[in-house]
Amino acid sequence: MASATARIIDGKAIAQTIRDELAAEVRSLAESCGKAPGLAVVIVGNRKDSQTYVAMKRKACAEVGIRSFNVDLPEDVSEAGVIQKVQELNSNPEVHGILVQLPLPKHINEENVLSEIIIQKDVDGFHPLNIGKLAMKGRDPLFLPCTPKGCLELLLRSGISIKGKRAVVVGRSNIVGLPMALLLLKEDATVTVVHSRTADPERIIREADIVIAAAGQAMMIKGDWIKPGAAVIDVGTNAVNDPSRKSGYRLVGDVDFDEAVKVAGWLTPVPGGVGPMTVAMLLKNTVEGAKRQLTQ
Ligand code: NAP
Ligand code: LUD
Repeated sequence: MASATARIIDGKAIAQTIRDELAAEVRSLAESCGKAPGLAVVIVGNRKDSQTYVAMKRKACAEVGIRSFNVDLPEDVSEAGVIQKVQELNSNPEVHGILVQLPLPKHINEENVLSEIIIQKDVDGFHPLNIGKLAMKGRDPLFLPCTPKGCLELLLRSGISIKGKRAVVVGRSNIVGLPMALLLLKEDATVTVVHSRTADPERIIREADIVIAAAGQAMMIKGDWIKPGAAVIDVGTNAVNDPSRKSGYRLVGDVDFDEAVKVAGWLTPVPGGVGPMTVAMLLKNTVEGAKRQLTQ
C-alpha cells in the first residue's frame, strides 16, 4: 500500500462550480420575477473565527447576486434583543433566509433564539422540525444543514457511491455529526456514529468505506485507522500553533492528512475541502428558499 495515493477532493473548486451554477439561477430568477434572493446573516459579539466565517458568507452572497442583510449585534445584547431582530427578519418579505452564526455568547440560550426562525427561512436547517423530518422515512425537510449537505455533495460529485456502504461519522453535534448520520442513512448507507464515549473508535473507523470526521480533534485519525481505499471527508477545522506562519497558527483537520493520503482512496484537504462547501450550500439553500417563497 505504501505507494498508493488518495485522490484529493478539491472542495474549493467544487464550491466554485456550484456558485457559478447558482449565479445563473439567480439571474434567471431576476428575469422571471424581478426579485433577488435575500439572506440575513446575524452575528453577535466579536469572536474572530465567527467574524471570518460571516465575512466569507456575506462576500459569497454578493458574488452570486444574493442580497445580504447584515445584522451585527454587540456581545452584551440581551436574548430578547436577538429574538426581536429575528422576528423583524421573519416578517421582512425581502429576506428569504436567516442565519444566526453560532456559537452565541453564554448568556444567550441558543435553542430559544433558533426556534424563533420560521422554518421557511431556516437556511441553516437547524429547526427541530427540519431535523425531525430528516430523521423520518418518507419525509422531506425544507432545508438540509449546510455542512452535512456539503459533505454529501462532495461524495456525489466525486462519483463515490453510498448505497449499501459502511459509513462512520465521528461526532454527534446538532450542526454536523447527527444530521450527517441521518443524511447518510437516507442515502442507504449503513451508518455508525462514533463519539467521545465510544470504546475502540479505531476499530470501528477501520471498517468504514466512508469516514466523515467531525470531532474537532486535531489529526486524531491516523493512517492506520483507515481502511485502504476508503473515502475520507474531513470536517475538522482546528487551529494549531505554527510559529513559522505570520499568523502564528495554521488550520488542520481531524485526520492526519500526510498519513491518510497514503491509505485512503479519496481525501478532502483542510483548508480547501468541506469549509468552502458549507458556504456554497448556504447560498444554495437561500436560492431554493427564495424560489419557494417567490413562486407561491
Ligand atoms: P462539537 O459540537 O464540539 O462536537 C464534537 C463532537 O465530536 C461531539 O459529538 C463529541 O462527542 C465528538 N468528539 C469529541 N472528541 C472526540 C473523540 N476524541 N473521539 C470521538 N468523538 C469525539 O463540534 P462541531 O460543531 O460538530 O464541529 C466539529 C469540527 O468540525 C470542529 O473542528 C469544527 O471547527 C469543524 N466544523 C467545520 C465546518 C466546516 O464547514 N468546515 C462546519 C462546522 C464545524 P460527545 O457528543 O460525546 O461530546
Ligand atoms: N453557525 C456555522 N458556526 C460555525 N473554512 C460554519 C465554517 C466555513 N449558524 C451557523 O459556517 O454553518 C454554520 N451555521 N459554521 N463554519 C463552522 C460553523 C456556524 C467553517 C469553516 C469554513 C464555515 C471555511 O470556509 C475554510 C476552509 O476550510 O477552507 C478556511 C477558512 C479560513 O479560516 O482560512
